[in-house]
Amino acid sequence: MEPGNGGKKVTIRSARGIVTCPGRNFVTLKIETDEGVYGIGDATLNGRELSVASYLSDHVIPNLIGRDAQRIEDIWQFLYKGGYWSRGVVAMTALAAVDTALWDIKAKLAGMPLYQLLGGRSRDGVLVYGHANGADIEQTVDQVGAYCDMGYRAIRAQSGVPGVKGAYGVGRGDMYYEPADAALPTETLWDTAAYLNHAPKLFEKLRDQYGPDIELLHDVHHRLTPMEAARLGKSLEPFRLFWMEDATPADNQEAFRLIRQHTTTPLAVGEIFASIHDCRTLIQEQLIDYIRSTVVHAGGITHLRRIADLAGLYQIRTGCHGATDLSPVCMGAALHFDTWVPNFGIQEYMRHTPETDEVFPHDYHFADGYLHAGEAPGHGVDIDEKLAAKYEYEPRQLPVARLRDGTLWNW
Ligand code: CS2
Ligand code: MG
Repeated sequence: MEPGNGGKKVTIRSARGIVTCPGRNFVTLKIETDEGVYGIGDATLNGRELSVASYLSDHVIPNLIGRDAQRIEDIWQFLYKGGYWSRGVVAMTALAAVDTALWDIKAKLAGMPLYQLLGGRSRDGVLVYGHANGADIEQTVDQVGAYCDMGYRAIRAQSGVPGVKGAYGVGRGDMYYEPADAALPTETLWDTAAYLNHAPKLFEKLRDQYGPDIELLHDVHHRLTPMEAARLGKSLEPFRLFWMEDATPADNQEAFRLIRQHTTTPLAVGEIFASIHDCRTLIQEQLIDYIRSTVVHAGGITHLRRIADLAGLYQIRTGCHGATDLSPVCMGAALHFDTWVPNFGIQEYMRHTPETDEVFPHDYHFADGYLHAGEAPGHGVDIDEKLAAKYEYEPRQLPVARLRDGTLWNW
């Protein structure tokens, strides 16, 4: 078909969710049109994969058939406003998958890589950060060195805390850290005092060893109270972090006022947000520096663009979530978004396993600390359905955390 079709209707003929587990579970929505052009979108929600797959097949897909695939905005509004019960993360993940697949189709119809359709290139490459972790400071310091050797310019560092079994972010000794490790949640321990004592030592060591130039990031993973977060931010100031992530749960956005008053360490929040309303106060009061929401959990390209535009008014930059539980389809779409978005900050990049990369052929690539979106029409990621069918769904949940006295805490 010739690029562009003069606005002629492109009818959605069929759509289906594809569940596969090449090392971890992924849900992918494939939308096919009567023009023979198809698009795919990531619909993966860690530990809730089948809930999204079911929501897609029960509610979303029957509502797509026969609609014009070109009307991305109208379909988005139909599923969001028209869905009525539509604001939860399961529904928003499903909506994101539809939106991503439709942008993929539109870009293929236009014969353009997606970033061109969004407004064109704003940068040459997408700065990414990798994940270094270890059971103790020494191992993490070595891992940071390994990431420097691979060409990374920005590295997230996490380390085990003495006496705390299963501290957040400590992998199983390879590059493919995956916390969803069992059919029922693994119970881990959390000890705030031990952590607050330990974390600054890690970054002191890292700056001693690697100097001032490498960008260092850290994820607190919702474990602290606002005042504890303020204290940590302050104690990390001498080590100039790129950001301190999810220092306290953001259910109460106003809590960040207190952290902000006490520290100049930049703050990042938002990987679990599903909507612009989850971060409105954080953005409008300039309580954060980076917004972490990404394509798959925040309503697709259409909605993420609105969040980024609002953030841009307040000099807040993007830092899209990019853990391994987001499929290469999300990564591909996010890279096109990152290539365009004017207020880009950084993109998280946890490498997928070779099995996952094989199921999802893609044209993005890593070089010198940057990821580069490909130039193929669409978002550049496909799914090998035959291969996908070989990997059956495996139930997996994320861990939970408890304090020493048994109190359930934020994981
Ligand atoms: C983490 C995630 O990458 C991050 O910043 O917070 O790995 C998170 O733990 C997972 O996405 C949970 O599904
Ligand atoms: Mg995080």
